[in-house]
Amino acid sequence: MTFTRDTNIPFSRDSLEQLLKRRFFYAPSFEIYGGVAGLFDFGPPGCAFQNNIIDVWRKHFILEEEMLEVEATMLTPHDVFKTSGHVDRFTDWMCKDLKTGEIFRADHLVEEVLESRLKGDKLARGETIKEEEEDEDKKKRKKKVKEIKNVKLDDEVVKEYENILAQIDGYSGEQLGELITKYNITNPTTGGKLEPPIEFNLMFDTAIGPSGNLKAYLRPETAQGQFLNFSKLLEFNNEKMPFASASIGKSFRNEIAPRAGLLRVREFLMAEIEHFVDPENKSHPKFQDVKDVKLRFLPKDVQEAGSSELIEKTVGEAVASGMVDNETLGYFIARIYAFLVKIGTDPSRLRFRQHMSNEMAHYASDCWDAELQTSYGWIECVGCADRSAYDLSVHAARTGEKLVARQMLSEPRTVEEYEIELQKKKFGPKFRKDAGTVEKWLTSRTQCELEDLSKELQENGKITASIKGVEGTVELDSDLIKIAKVKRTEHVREYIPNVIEPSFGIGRILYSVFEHQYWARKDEAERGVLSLPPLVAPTKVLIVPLSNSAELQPMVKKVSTILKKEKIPFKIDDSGASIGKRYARNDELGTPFGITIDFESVQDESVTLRERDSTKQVRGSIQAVVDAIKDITYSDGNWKEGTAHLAAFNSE
Ligand SMILES: *[C@@H]1O[C@H](CO)[C@@H](O)[C@H](O)[C@H]1NC(C)=O
Ligand SMILES: *[C@@H]1O[C@H](CO)[C@@H](O)[C@H](O)[C@H]1NC(C)=O
Ligand SMILES: *[C@@H]1O[C@H](CO)[C@@H](O)[C@H](O)[C@H]1NC(C)=O
Ligand SMILES: CC(=O)N[C@H]1CO[C@H](CO)[C@@H](O)[C@@H]1O
Repeated sequence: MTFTRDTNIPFSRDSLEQLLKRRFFYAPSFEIYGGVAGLFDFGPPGCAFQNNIIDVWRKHFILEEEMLEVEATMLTPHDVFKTSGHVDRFTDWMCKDLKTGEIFRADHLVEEVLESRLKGDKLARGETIKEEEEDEDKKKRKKKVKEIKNVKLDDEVVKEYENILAQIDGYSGEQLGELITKYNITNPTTGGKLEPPIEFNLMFDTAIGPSGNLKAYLRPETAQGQFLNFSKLLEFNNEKMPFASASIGKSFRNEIAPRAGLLRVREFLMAEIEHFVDPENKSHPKFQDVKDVKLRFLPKDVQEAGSSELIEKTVGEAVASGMVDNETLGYFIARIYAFLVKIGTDPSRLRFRQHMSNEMAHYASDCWDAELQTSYGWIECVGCADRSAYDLSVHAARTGEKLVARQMLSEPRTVEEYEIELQKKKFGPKFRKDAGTVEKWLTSRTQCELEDLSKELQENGKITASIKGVEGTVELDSDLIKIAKVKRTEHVREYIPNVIEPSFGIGRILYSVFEHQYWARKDEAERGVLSLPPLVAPTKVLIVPLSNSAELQPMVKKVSTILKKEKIPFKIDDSGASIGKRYARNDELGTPFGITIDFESVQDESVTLRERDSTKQVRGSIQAVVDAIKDITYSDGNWKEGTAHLAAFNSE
């Protein structure tokens, strides 16, 4: 549905946030205890809205793409995240002010200080700064910054700053430390000197069981549970490739300095897809369906050149030109776009930003984020990465379980691979109780590792290794072990699937929809409206009896009985407030339809139907009105066609 919005009152984040709190979409957790940053409770409309978005997500992805949904546990043993790399690398960089003990997230600090210096420079050059360019949250904090007032910078420095800002997501801790020194960045409030950035792991740790010996973490994403279930899922899918699993659930990240409401939180709902695909064939059978979808891209070379200019292209062109790595990735990008638009994000404030080479995990071959523009800037809401064979490979290597798919070859083929030959007779006596562990370690080496070991064996006549669970260093000489390239004929091709992972932060999406759909009506006072699409609106209908006269009650009952039978969420407002007030309240809740019951309704069982955004009204029998609501809400109908069979109605 498209709506005409009859005012152009500028967006105010303050008013929106007050509305969301007043109507209990969500609120800070533990408020009467003083609150904890980064944790939120959802109230009734927030729950309903989120559930509806998840419902659309399930239908749009799991049902439409025939995905396999799994629900894994949130508590995950240490070893799993050690293998996945999270224990060592799931970190942000933080800086501490030695004097005050204040802690900053290093990349955010550099970004803020450089941005405000650029702003000071603009002011000094007599340029004006558009208000909506400024993030309110930052503005508040920058007020305290002494250093940055109308100081003109050299043209060269301006260029340097702009260049850094365009690449701010890609710096390592060391590089951030260098920037902090080079540009003399200090605690913005006190000017105090900062310690060099140190790594902070974002996972919450805990222990399972009373002994405290089984170290564990709350999962920071839902992906690992899906990888670990890969073999079972492949079997469940009758060994057919490609296929996707999906998971919806809570994840946890101990953010350094959470702020910006729902955009940066410590506990959040995620919806994640792991699409398993043949590394040699990433074509997608439904790519034709989406190839003409036009999207706005921000590719890495543009960012690396210090620019943020968007490039408009169809998905087909993006894949054909090699900008997007392959069809499957392109297919998901287009499907993510369709989902985001369906639930109410504004397509003109949506872009796909490619990760720069220094920002992407070393194993990933391409990664695009769907970013939504809000008053906090462009926010990453969905990540879509081609993670290659990394995840399945590391878990397979660590556990010794094969995580592979098989393809019958139409013609057999010859392959050459490193193989190990052990002298079992000498091997057992030499290692005794450790023999099993050493053998398992050897058989779980990758081809690359075997190549290295074979070189070592050739050069030194032996291999030395330290193996977990075996005391001391293990030595294997050429009497015990041989490693050589062996030719075999294969009838079945065995491969480790690659993973394409679209990953959705539901809270961020939800908040962006609020910003994109919030506006104010200019009546006597400004009145906020949330134009949530009917499909995802928390309640669909408000029943409004004209007065609280007992005479109208039977009709209220009748309408609500029909709505219940049709499973259409509704609310009754028979408070004494004026009709206008009652509708205003519901504009704030994003309720798309109102049914007014008046004294004529008692006579002829007709009711009035009101549309939230246009405030247009039509009149008809209860059933005809309910049919129109159903059609518009659940069957992609629009107001004009959905109410064509109803009479126009003018209350004045
Ligand atoms: C760095 O900043 C401090 C305090 O903000 C100031 O005293 C000092 O002169 C600055 N140094 C340079 C090289 O700009
Ligand atoms: C995933 O599925 C397998 C069944 O093959 C099960 O044994 C395993 O424990 C499951 N979950 C996780 C998190 O590994
Ligand atoms: C590649 O995979 C698709 C299924 O995703 C299949 O339809 C197609 O035949 C495969 N192509 C080749 C060359 O194997
Ligand atoms: C592995 C794979 O299928 N890669 C393909 C990704 O898409 C490009 C463009 O269509 C192809 O050239 C690649 O072969």
